[in-house]
Amino acid sequence: MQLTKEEFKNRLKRKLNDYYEEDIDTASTSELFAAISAIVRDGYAPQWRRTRIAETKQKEKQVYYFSIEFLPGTLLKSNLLNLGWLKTVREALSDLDKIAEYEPDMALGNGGLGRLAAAFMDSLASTGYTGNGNGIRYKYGLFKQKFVNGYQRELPNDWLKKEGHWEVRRESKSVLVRFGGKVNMVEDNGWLIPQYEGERVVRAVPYDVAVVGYQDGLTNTLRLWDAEIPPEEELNYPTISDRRRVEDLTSILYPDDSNYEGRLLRLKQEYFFVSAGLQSILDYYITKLGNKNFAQLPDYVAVHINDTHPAMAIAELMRLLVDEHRVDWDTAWNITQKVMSYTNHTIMAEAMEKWDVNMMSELLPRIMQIITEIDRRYCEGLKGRVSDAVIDRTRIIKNGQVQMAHLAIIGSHSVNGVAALHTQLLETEVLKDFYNLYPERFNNKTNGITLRRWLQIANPELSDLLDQTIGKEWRSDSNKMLNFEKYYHDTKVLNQLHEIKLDNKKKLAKFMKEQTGIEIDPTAIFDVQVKRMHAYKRQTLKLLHILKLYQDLKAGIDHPKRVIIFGAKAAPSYVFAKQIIKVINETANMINNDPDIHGKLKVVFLENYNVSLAEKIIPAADISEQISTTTKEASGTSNMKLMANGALTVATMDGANIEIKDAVGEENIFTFGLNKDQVYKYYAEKSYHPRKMYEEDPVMKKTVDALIDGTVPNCSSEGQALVNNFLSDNEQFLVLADFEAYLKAQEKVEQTWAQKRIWQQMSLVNIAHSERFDSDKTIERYAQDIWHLKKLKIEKVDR
Ligand code: 26W
Repeated sequence: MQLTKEEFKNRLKRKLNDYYEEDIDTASTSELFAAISAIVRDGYAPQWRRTRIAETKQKEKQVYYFSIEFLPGTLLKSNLLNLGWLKTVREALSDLDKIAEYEPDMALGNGGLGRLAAAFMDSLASTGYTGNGNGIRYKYGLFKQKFVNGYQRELPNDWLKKEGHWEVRRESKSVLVRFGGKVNMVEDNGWLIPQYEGERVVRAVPYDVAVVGYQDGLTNTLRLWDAEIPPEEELNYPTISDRRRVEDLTSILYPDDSNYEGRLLRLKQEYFFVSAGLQSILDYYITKLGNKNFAQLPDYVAVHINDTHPAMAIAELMRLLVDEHRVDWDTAWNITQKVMSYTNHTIMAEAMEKWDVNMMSELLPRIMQIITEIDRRYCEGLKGRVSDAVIDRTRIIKNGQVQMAHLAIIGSHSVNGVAALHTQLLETEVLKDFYNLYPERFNNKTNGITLRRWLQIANPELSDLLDQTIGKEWRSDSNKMLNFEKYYHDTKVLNQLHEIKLDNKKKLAKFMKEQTGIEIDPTAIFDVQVKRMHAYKRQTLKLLHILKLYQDLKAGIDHPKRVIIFGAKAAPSYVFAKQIIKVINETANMINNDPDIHGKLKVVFLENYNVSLAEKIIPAADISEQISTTTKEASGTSNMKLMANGALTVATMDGANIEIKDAVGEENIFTFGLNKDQVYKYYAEKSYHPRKMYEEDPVMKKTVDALIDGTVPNCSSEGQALVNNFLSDNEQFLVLADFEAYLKAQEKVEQTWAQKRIWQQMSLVNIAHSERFDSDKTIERYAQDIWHLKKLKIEKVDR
C-alpha cells in the first residue's frame, strides 16, 4: 500500500499535535520540518532494520567506504524521493520546497571527492549492495562563505543546531582510540605485545545516518564518529582546555593546514576515524558474524580508502590483527592487502599527503613502528629484483616523511583513478614505477553522479518531460534515457525543452535578484562555472573572457546577452584563490553597474556555493565551463551534472570531459585548448614563455592589462598578483597559452546560440547521454571489479 495524501496529512497532524500542539496551518517552518522528518524516519526505520537483519543472516560481503569527506547536502527531499513519497507529499503540501529550505546542508566536505562519497552511498543502497560509510561527524561543516567588499570571509557553519536530525547516536557502539605516549614491546608467550605508557585515550561515539535506497533498495548506514572524553578517564582531563582539545578533534573539517598545529589536528582526525571504523568492523565480524578466523576477513569485508586521508587504515588493521588478535605478520599482511583498495583523486603534487615522521612518531608511536616495518619489508622484498632507484622512489618513508599514497598502493589490491585520462596518467606518469611493479592492481573507474538528485529533485520539469516522452522507466534504469535521442527532430519536444530551461532560468534570476540585487534577463545565455576555486580550474581564464567581452561591448562590438555565474569557495589558507575571488567580484561590480553595457553582460558570483545552491544553478545553465588545464582535473563531476540538465559544455580535453565528448560526439560539445602532449612538452622543455605571447598578441595584452591599468577598480594588488602569475614562466596552468583558443570556442558558442533549434538539439543529446555517468553504474563496477560484492536479497515493504 502506497502512502496517500490523506494518510500523510493525518500523520503530519498527529506529529504536530503531539510535539507542539499545533496544526498544519499554525505550525512554524521548523516545526513542520521536524514533524515531516520524523514521519520520514518512521518510514525508513523498518527497512533499516530489515537491512541489518539481512546482513547478519545472509552474511554477504560488505564494503566500508572510508572517507574524510561526505557531502550529502540536504536529505529531506532525497529521502522522500527514495521512499517513493515525494510526489504525494508535494501534492499534500504546496510549500514543501519552502519547508525543505529549512534544512541545513550536511556539508561535511569541500568538493567533488566528498560529493562522490555521498553519491556512492546513495547508489550502493539503491542498487542493493550493503555498503557503509565511515567518516567524521564534524561539528562545523565546511565554512559559510560571505563576501565583504569583494573578499571571501569564512563563518562557522553550525549545522547541528537545527531541528530534525537524521542521525542516531549509538553510544553502545563506542570504541576507544589512543594517542601519544610511549610504547614498549614486551614478550608474552613468544609474542611481542605493545605496552602503552602515558597515552591519551579518547572515546569515539558513532552517529548513524540512514542511507535510504531508491524505491525498493536497501537502507544502509553512514557512520560518523564524534570524539568525547571516556567517562572512566574524566580525571585525566581536568581543565577546560584539556576538554576542548578533545572537542576540537571533530570540530572542523580540514582545519587550516598552513601551520604545524593545523596539520597535527588533521593527522589526529585521520587516525581517529580510521581506528574507530576498523575497530567497529572487527567487533561486528567477531560478535555478529561469530567469526574469529581472520583469514576469512576478506570474504566478508572490503575497506575502501577514498584518497590518501584514510590510508592509515592499512597500518591500523595490521595493528589490530597483530597486536590485539595475535595474527602473525605475514598472514595479517595478506589479509590487509586483500581487504584494502584505494582511489586516487588527484595528480596535483601538493595534494599527495606526506606526514612528518617525527610528528607521526609522537602522535601515533605504534602506528609509526608498523609503517616502518611495512616499509622495511617492502624494500627488502624488492632488493635485487628491481633497481635501488625504483625502491628509493617508491618506498613509504623517505626524507623523514611518510608518503601516504605509497602506503595506500603498497597495502591495497586495487588502485583506481577516476576518469580514463586520469588513470592513464597515473599509470604512465605519476605512479609509473608502481604501475610497472603491480600492473594488475591498476584500474579505471570513471566517476558518476546521482541522476536522482540532479534530475528528479533539482529539475522536476525536465523529469516530467522525460516521463511524457520516453516513459518513466528511466527513473530506475538510466539506460532508457538514450531513447530521448529519438526526439532529435521533434519540434514540440525541442520547444518544451526550451520552455523548461527558460522557466528554470527565471527562477534562478529571481533568486539571484534576491541575493545580490542584480537584475537578470532570463533570455540571456546563462554561462556557469561552479567548482572549488583553484588555479588549475582556471576561473581566471573565464575572467579574461569576461574582460574581453566587456572591452568589445565598450568598443561597440556586439555579442549576445550573457550572464556569467560563478559559485566557488577558496580554501581558507589559499591566498591566490582568494585573490581571484576579489578580482572577479570587483570586475562583476564594475560591469554590472556600467550603463554603457546596457545589461548585455552581467557577472554574478553567488555566495556560499554548496549542494543546495548547485540544485538551483545547474538546472538553469546553458553553458558548462570545464576549462581546467589538460591533465590537471582528475575527473570533474559538475561537468556531468550540468550535462544531464541540458547545458552545453565548453571543455578542455581533460578528465571526464573526454568521456563526455565520446558520449555526445564532437559536434555536441565545444572543445578547445592544449592537449596532454602539448602540456607535458611545455613542462619537459621548460618552453612556456607567456610574456612573449602577451607582448605579441595585442588582444591578449589589452585584456590582461585591464587588471592593472585601472580598468578594474579597487583591486590593484590582487590584479597585479594575477598578472604576475599569468606572465611568469613558472605558471604551470598555462592560462595564456589557451586564451586564444578559448575565445574561439566562445565565438562558436555565440554562433550556435543564434541557431536556437540546433542548440536545443545539442542540449537534448547531452541529456540523453548523461546516463553514462549514472553513479549506479559506477558503483556496479566497483562492486564487481574491486570489492566483489553480491546483492542482498530483501523483501518489498509497505510504507
Ligand atoms: C590534501 C589536501 C586536499 C584534500 C582534498 C586537497 C584537495 C582536496 C580535494 C577536496 C579533493 C577533491 O575533491 N578532488 C576531486 O575529486 C573529484 C572526485 O573524484 C574529481 O572529480 C575532481 O577532479 C577532483 O579534483
